[in-house]
Amino acid sequence: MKKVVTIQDISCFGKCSLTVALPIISSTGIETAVIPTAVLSTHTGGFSGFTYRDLTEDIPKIAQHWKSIDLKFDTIYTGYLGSFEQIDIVSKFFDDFRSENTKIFVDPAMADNGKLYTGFGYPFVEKMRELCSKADYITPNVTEAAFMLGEEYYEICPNEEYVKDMVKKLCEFGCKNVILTGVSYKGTDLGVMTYNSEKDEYFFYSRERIGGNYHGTGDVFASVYVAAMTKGKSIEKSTKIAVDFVIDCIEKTLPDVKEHWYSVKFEECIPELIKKFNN
Ligand code: PXL
Repeated sequence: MKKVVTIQDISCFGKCSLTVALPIISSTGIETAVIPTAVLSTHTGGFSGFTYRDLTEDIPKIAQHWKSIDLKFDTIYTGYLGSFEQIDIVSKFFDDFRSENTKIFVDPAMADNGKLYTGFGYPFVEKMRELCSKADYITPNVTEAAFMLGEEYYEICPNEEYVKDMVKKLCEFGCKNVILTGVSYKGTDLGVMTYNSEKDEYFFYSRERIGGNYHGTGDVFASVYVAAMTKGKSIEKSTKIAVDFVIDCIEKTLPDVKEHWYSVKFEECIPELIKKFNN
């Protein structure tokens, strides 16, 4: 059985980060360990008055205990991190738990739709870029990529050349594979451009865009991707499975989107996901 550890916050209500990663990755038959970095009453994307308990000081203690019992992981997956200090601690966690076959997956969750999430500033972007440099895979959206490259954000990307240049430049910071999400050339399409720096290979997959913004879909995408990649699926296959799953989740949510504005109904799509994994 493959083993993943995912390090990100737990937003008690709102379906993102750990409450998405844990069910999705586990459902594919992968053992999933977690390190919660903070406990929030809800996520920060649209709720007001949420609580936030920082768990930074617990992370090194958990890591130390795990070292003493010699835990090893096939994949280390990090998502939303709340502070500079957490990035440093996670970076050390990579050094301590990385073995020859461990894959490091960093989702630099910090921005969307041209804007940084509540509570983040430019220095955090630079720090996140450093963490990305240690990864085998990163999954920025176009906003996060533009911030990390210090470039202007385009909701509609000027052309393919521009997007290919973006993923290549992100790899130049040191990560091996870039999976860039939220790529649109016409406004009616939405896709993912990937770049494998070792093979100098690009891959693009897109679907018709469904109007609106759906919170938590970045975490849903990254979780499915982590599961697929951990199971040894190719970049092409992992990308297709993850994009198609996000679309399925949005379609399930659409009839009830007013009530269910805070995330997508991924639960009802899991049986289909399991079938795809087994094909
Ligand atoms: O989906 C990313 C995410 C994770 N965790 C928290 C968030 C967000 C996005 O807003 O607020 C707490």
